Amino acid sequence: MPNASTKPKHGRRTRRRQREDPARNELVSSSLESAQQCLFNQDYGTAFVHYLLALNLAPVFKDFARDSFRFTLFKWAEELDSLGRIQDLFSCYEQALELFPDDEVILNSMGEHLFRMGFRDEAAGHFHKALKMRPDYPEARENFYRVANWLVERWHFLMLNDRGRNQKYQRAIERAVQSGRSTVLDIGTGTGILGMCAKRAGAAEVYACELSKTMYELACEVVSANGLGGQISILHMKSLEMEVPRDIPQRVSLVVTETVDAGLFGEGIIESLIHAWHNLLLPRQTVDEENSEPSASGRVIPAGATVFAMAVECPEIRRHHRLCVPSVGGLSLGACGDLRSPVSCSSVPDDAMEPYTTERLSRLPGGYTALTQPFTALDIDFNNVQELEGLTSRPVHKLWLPVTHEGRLDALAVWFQLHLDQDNSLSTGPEEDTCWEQAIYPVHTTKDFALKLGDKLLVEVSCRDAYLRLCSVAVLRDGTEIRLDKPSPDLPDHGSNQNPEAQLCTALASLQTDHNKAFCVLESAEMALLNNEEYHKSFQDAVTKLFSQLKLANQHKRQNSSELFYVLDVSEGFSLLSLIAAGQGHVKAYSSVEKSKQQEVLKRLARSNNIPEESLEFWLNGAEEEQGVFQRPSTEKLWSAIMLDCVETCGLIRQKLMDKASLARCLLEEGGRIFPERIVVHGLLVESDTLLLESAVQGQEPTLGFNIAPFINQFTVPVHVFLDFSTLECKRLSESVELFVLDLMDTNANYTTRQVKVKATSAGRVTAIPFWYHIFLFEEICVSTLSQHSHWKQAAAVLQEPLEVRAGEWICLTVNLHKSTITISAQRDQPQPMD
Ligand code: 44T
Repeated sequence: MPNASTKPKHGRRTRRRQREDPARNELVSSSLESAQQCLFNQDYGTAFVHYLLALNLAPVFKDFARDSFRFTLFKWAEELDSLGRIQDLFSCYEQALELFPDDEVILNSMGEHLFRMGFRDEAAGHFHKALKMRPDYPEARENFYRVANWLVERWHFLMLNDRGRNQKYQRAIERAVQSGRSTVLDIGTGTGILGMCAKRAGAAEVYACELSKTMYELACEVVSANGLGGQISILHMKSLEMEVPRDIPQRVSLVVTETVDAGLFGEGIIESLIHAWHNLLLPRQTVDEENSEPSASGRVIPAGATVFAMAVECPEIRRHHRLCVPSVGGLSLGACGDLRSPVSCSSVPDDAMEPYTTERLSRLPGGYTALTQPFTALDIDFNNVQELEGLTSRPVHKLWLPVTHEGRLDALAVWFQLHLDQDNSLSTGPEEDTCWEQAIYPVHTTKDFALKLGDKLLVEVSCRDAYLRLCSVAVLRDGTEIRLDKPSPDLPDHGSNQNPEAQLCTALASLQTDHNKAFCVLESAEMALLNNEEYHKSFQDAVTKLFSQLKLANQHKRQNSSELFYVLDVSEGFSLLSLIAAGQGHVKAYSSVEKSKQQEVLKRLARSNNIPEESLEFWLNGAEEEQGVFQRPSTEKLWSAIMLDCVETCGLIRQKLMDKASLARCLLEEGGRIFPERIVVHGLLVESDTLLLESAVQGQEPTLGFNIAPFINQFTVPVHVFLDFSTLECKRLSESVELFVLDLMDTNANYTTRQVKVKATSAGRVTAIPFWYHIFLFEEICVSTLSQHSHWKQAAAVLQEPLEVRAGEWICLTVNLHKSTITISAQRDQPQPMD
């Protein structure tokens, strides 16, 4: 947000500085004056143009006019934003940054616009630069911490900390280089580590490419810090854009790469290698040339991969990808129609859907059960370009898999073995002690399907768009084939206890001929929220209680008790809360759900739950203006309840929550409430190596002998997000304690820093403080973000320096809340008097 303290300055000093060319000076001074006049008249667009002109002509005034210029820019940008003139908005920022290239406030503000427009990498780059300009600038720091994960993904730390993986790559590279492959290209170099290995192994020429700007810059820093600056040539480009001799002088004899994701092909390795074989690598050695010089032929590390899969039952995956409950908060969900998470795989590629998601199976709360043995889904040789090219036209591979364990079919889990060379391989399997996640292909059929012993599951493996696609298609049971890929009427349905109207709605929904159009997509966190009975029940209880209090108060005041209650739900994304409120009767509920498909679902649910159509309205479709969000259309009555969405799925408090709460509070009728009224932050001390490994490159020892840690560790953030605390491998060193209380009904009552004393219950090294929230909706009605069915994950403050503690020792935590960002530091407390 524009810094509110940057008020325009009105000054006459401009006149005194006039020098030299009088006409020019006259123009500068009249432009500055016009700018100020326009600013006064709130004509920000014109003021901006005047400032640009004046300051370009007379840079000497830049410092003097900086604050007013920023203010003008931010105001004008707000206006352009609300008009949807995004192109113009960014060109104003670009012009502003030409004038003030190092202005951290402008950089940070441009980052915020970029972020809102979905340009996350670019946004992150701006926050990072702003922070470099002024390391103590809290706005930029807060923004940077929230996006650092996009700039340098956390797995970089894991991979660099994974010694086994590093050494295997190192051995394979050394072997190839020492056997004569001395010109090397590292595709997707990241920090430059594999390229540096090749150079140290004796390669004559090493090239590296990296498409991410931040990683490219990091690689350059790392390589020169290791004294290899002149010896490895690093290119900021995608390998697919590289050409010989423009980018590298000649074809290389070795390509090394680890551009693989949990689903193997998601980083585009197939396309990159086909391109490399055609354009960047020497041709492959043929069998009859086996004895010829290796330097004359090309090769790839890794040499190939084998992909494995198995069917699993997993409640955690299920509740994130399918509707699992018949009703929540007093609403029957039978008429929802077909709801899906955006992760859906069919053999026909659909751009709107991701074929798989990723999870570390071993860390899923509630665990998983394998329903089949692991099976080989695919084998691929990266040194065979024909095979790579043939992959997308390979016929669909059908596999019939015996069911080895009874259970609900929730997903196919996929992992692979990466064959670096004949002797070195890496496995990403769920049982391995690796940092890798597995690819998860959730099963979407809305009805639950239980596999039985003796069944055979038909899985189809294909690779049409260079993504590996796995679909559970059918089950063979007692000689009959049951299809899983089409909704079939003979499977038991959650909706069987629907009222007749709901049944009619369901039937209508499934009558849609174009199946693609019939379903409504919910993000997996939205799906998990929808499945959360406890959360909705708490809201239902809270509104019931509030309404009865308000009714009582109205009776006392002898006011018309049949008057409507106005309720506003400003939850982000899909939410049933407005409908739950409307279900109480005598309510006009406003929902902020924006997507039309999702609005249709809400309308259908209203109808099937006998909620009058006029009780539910949709609020300010597409409105961006924060202020506008809360303003009621009619002014004579205020809101009885406003529902705020306080915590992001990742486990952090939403940005600007307190501003929203203050605003919302002003719009409540007497006795009206904000839900929640209070948030209590809880946390505890733990020793967890896992959290350290995911936060920074650990230890003093150089990585494979290279100095990498200090560079990549600049991207360490003090708070780890998306944590599943229930399955985190850690030792608990204290009971949980209350860290902070946020009072949303009285935002002035909140402290910014608080000291909390915690007693260590066992000895150990405190490395992190996981934290979560108790969200008090109304009086004692509370939902916890740690609860088993929550759609929220947890966050943890990771300490820069672990703290050794003894059992019984007191630790003093300093908990700080700046805007919405919590930071925690820990110190040993002063010695306590004996107690
Ligand atoms: N991580 C898996 C993915 N690139 C591994 O920009 C494993 C995920 C993972 N550069 C938990 C654990 C793990 N040309 O910096 C990236 C990327 C770059 C390219 C130039 C290209 N054609 C490409 C393609 C990608 O390569 C780097 C590595 S890609 C993925 C690595 C520990 N969650």
